[in-house]
Amino acid sequence: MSTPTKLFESYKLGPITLSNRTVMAPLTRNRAVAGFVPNPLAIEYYGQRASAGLLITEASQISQQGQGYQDTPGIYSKEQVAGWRKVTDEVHKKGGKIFIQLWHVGRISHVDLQPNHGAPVAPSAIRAKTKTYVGGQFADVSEPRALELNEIPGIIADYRKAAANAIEAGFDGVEIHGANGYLLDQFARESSNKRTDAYGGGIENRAKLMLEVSKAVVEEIGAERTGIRISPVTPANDVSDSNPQALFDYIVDELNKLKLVYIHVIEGSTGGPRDNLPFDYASLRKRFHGTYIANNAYDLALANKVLDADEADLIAFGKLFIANPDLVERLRRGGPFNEPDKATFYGGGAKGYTDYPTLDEKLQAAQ
Ligand code: 8OZ
Repeated sequence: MSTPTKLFESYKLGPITLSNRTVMAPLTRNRAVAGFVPNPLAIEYYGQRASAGLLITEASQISQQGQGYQDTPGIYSKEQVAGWRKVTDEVHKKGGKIFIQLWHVGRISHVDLQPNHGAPVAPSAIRAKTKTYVGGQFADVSEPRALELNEIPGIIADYRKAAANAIEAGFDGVEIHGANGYLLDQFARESSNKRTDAYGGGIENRAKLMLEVSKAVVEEIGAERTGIRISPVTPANDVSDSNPQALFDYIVDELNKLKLVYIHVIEGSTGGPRDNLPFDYASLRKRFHGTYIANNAYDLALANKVLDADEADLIAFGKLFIANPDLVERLRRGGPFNEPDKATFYGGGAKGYTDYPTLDEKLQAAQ
């Protein structure tokens, strides 16, 4: 008999109760259909994974301007809301809970995805040294233009509307994507923000957009339904900062004042090493009085260790959830786990999306 672990205990997240402490991390899958509506297969994909304590959807753009990759879903049109409604209904029918991740990519985009083939927008006109996927191939991201001060309220309004749409679509809440070198992270970090107005310069100015967006979303749908994802030391999408500790200590203090329901912290380099740069995550844990979701390269042993030490409340798993729809059951049984197939992560159909077997299905097939 396996020893009971905290990971499988229920957990109260604001007004909702999660059946366990596992979280399916947001995972970009590039399978949206015409109009950037979620693929009908997404109903089955998320439904298959509803035994997670909390599902967080793939990053979903809040506007056309906020899109940076081919075939990612949006949450700004009526058709997109209707598509997501079918997903949330299925997850709820299966007893799951689901948040949607609200996304604006900023400079990580390509003119072919932008309204009128315009330049992607950014805090400053500095091109990231990275690629995106568009028109069926990898391409350098386009040269961005710096946002005018008078455009910023419109972007905040887009987040607000997307949050309202999320509730209309039946989501239990939203996660603001403040991580991985996208718009809000671009404003926060020194390497991508050289502005000289109220949104550039010191830490308070660089953090301003992330915090104003958080405040607007909280006003729209309530703090108890609003979480945020941050990645203090990730080098993803060519961002860096000389003092991430001071920056994110400040950000988390302010998020705490706004009473967000959770912070979701990518510890280390996104999808890579956990110790790429020194960072004191316990400092964030201490400052934030809501829920702390820990992410990056967790396995059962590390999850148990961190939960037992009260260093986190919930643990997010990414690639393991792609390959194992019944991940919670497999963790309970101590494995084994299906191997994720990288070739089908981004784009395509059912293969590598809805066709990973559960452990029971696999054992039956082997008989
Ligand atoms: C992988 C491919 C494209 C986008 C992130 C939304 O890193 C993403 C993403 C991941 O947060």
